[in-house]
Order: sequence, then C-alpha cells, then structure tokens
Amino acid sequence: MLESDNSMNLSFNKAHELIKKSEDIKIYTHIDCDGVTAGAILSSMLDRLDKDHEIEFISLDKIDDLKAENELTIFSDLGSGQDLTEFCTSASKTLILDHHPPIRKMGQSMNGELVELNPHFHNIDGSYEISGGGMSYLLARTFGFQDLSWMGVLSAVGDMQNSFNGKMVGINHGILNESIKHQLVESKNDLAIYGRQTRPIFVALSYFGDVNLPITNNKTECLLLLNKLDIPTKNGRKHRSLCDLSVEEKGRLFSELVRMLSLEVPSKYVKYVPKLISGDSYEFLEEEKYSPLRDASEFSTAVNACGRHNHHKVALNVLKGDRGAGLDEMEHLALGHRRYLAQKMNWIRGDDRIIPLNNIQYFEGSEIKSEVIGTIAGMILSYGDWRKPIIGFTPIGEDKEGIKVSLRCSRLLAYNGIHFGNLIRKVAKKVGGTGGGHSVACGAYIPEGSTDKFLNLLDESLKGLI
Ligand SMILES: [Mn+2]
Repeated sequence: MLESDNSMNLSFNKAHELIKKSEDIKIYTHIDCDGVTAGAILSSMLDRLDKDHEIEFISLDKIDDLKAENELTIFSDLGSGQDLTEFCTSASKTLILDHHPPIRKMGQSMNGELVELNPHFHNIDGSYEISGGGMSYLLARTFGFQDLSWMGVLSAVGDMQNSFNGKMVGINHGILNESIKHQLVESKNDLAIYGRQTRPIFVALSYFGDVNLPITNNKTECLLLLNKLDIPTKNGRKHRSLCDLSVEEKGRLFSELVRMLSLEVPSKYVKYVPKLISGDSYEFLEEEKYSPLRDASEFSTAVNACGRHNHHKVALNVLKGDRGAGLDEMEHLALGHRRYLAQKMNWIRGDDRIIPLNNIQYFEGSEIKSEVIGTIAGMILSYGDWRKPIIGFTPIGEDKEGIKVSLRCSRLLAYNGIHFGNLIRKVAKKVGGTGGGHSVACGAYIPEGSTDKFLNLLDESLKGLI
C-alpha cells in the first residue's frame, strides 16, 4: 500500500532531495505525542544521515514569532494551518510535513524555497489515515529506515487516529503492516481497556468511563465481577494485567461487559456497544513485558505526560532509544503527572464543581494548568453524567489573555454522529475564538468573559441531539 502510486510519493522525492543537500537543519515540531514522535523520527533519520540538526517543541501560536535561522527549517505536525509569509524569506528553505487541513494550495509559491507535504493535497484524510509522525516516517523510509515504522504506529495512536474505527486504516494501515513485517509490532483484536501492561486488571476495569457502570470507579465491584467470571486476579503474588488474560477469559469478560452496557445505555446506542469495548491493540515487541512502553496506548500516555509538563526532551530521548536514565526520568515524570491529576480531580469532586446544563456539563478549572485541562475533563467525565459532554475552562496562562476550553465525551455520542471538534470550532468562532479537534476530544481558545455565551451557544446547538 505504501508503494502504491499515490501522487504524494512525488512530493516526498522533493523532500528527500532537500534533506540531502542541507547540512544545517532546524526542526520545529508540535508538543503532543504525535508531534514529539514525529520529531524523534526526523531526528533519528538526520542522525543516521550525519546531518547537524536542532529540535524545538512548540505550540501552534509560537510560529508567528519565528525567524528562519538555519539553512533548512522543517515544520512537523504543524505548519500547514499557519501563515508563513513572514517566515519565508528569499533566503529561506522550508519543509512542512503536516497532516492538518492546509491553508495554502498544493505547490503554492512563497518567498524562498518551500516544500509542503500534506495528505489533504492528495485527497487523503489527515485525521484518521495518517498522522504527523506518519508523514515524517514516509520521509524516513525514502532513506530506507523502515525500522522506524513502529514510531509511525505510535504517533497514529497518540493522535487517536484509530479511535473511531478501532483499527488502523489508510496509510496508517500500510505503516502498521510494515512494522509487523519487521517484527517490531504485534497487533491483535483485543478488549479496549486502558492499562494493558501496567495496571492490575481490576484497576484497569474501574477506569471504564464511557458509560457509568457499577464497576466504574469501584475496584471492589471490579474484583467481584472478575470473581464471578472465574478470572483470577493474581498469578501467585503478582496481580494479573489485561495482557495476562487468556483468550477465553477475555471472551467471558467481553460478553459480560456487553451485557452490562446494553442494559445501561439507551436503545439507540446498543449497536455501538461492542465497538466501545473492543479494538486492535499494538504491542511493541522490542520493549519489555509490563513496561509502560510495551503497549502503544500506554506509551503515548507516557510521551504526553512528559509533554504536559514541558519535558519533551525526555520523551524524545526515550523514543530515540534511551532505556536507561531517560526511561527512569520518564517514569518519574509520569508518576508526578498522575499525582497532579489525582489532586486536581479531588479538588473538582470535593467541591462539587461539575455544573449540569440541559445538554452539557461543565467545570471552571482555574487551578488547573491549561496543558492538562483536557486530560482532567476526560477523567472527570466518569463522575458526571456520561450522556452529556463535559467542558472544562481555565486561563491560558503564560501571560496570555484568554480562556482555554476542553471538551470530552463518551465515544457513544460520537459513534451516534456528533462531531464535537467541528461543533466547537463553530461555537468558538461565534464568540471570537478559535477551536477544533477530534469528535470525542476537542478544544478552543476563547476571549476572557465569553464563557457564559460560549456555554449557552454550545448547549443550545445540541438541543435534540443528545
Ligand atoms: Mn498530529
């Protein structure tokens, strides 16, 4: 599939030549898991090509302030949605490897030399067929570095590209196959429960939050359930994780979850229930069993945990192969991240901060860093009403005016046809802000003082849909 004649291959040839003739390269990449992984792929590639390079992790709003200072600048997992007329000068050479909707036309000329690669130019959907890391990988493989394909899989998972279908599709599927062929990844249909390698199964089950079940946030109920299904929770003295369960045990658990969920959800959602609890898993075969790096979802959480607290370099080092001090540091950061989240969760729950409206629910999260407001919204959903999307607000911070908004919802709402990313974009625009994102996880930046108006408009727009 990757070899097939997509017209995108031609553009990759141009990028290949541009890399070959440059000796001093700067990479600006995005701060999320996809962006950091995309950066790791490019940096590994340039190391092997013996090219001098620097890498910097930036948020989208920083691009306006950048100046071309190196022979070649690469923008990865960003750039296509940003105006670069100031950045591109007659002396600059720029390569964009992005998968977000582009604002320029394919081949549009700018000052200096610009090569912009974007799947949207070739009628390929950049939200589920290829990630930013996937675009970087396609460039790396023009130099023959197919052993980096596992990172293409990781970035797609980090970007939630598999979440809607429960599997990889399009070019992502081709990258996955390549990584399987090189014995780097194993993929199988599995229970879609987070914490496959590192969490005891009864703990992993208790985090099930798309629908509130008796087991949600209740470890005792989880233990009772596993006992009833004759699934041992320990192997000797060690707790068993999802990855330790046999196919038969997983089958019993799957059937019971389908039964419980079908009783709980309104009839219009029943047909989506199996999709909610099953999906393909991706295991990195070079990583140790029970390591947070073995499962793609858990690895992507670890990369994000570094990023949320501005330690992207740590994640970069681990991605590039450091399994010593780098991995220790990453685990340390992940622990700190979990503590921070737990503390903020208690803060919201302790004061009953979740406020319901007709079709949505929200919390004002001014004590929460804007980098993690989305993560908190996702976690707190299981304590609210799963039938309604939850919205969290917090000041953007870092001396910037404005409010960051994050929305999370049960995947059932998205399966039933609501794309909250598109919805939040429209509503944010009406109050003078910007927004967008995935169907189940999205966000916006809105002007200070506009939260009430924003909430009312969003609530109104969902009338009859929830
Ligand atoms: Mn991305």
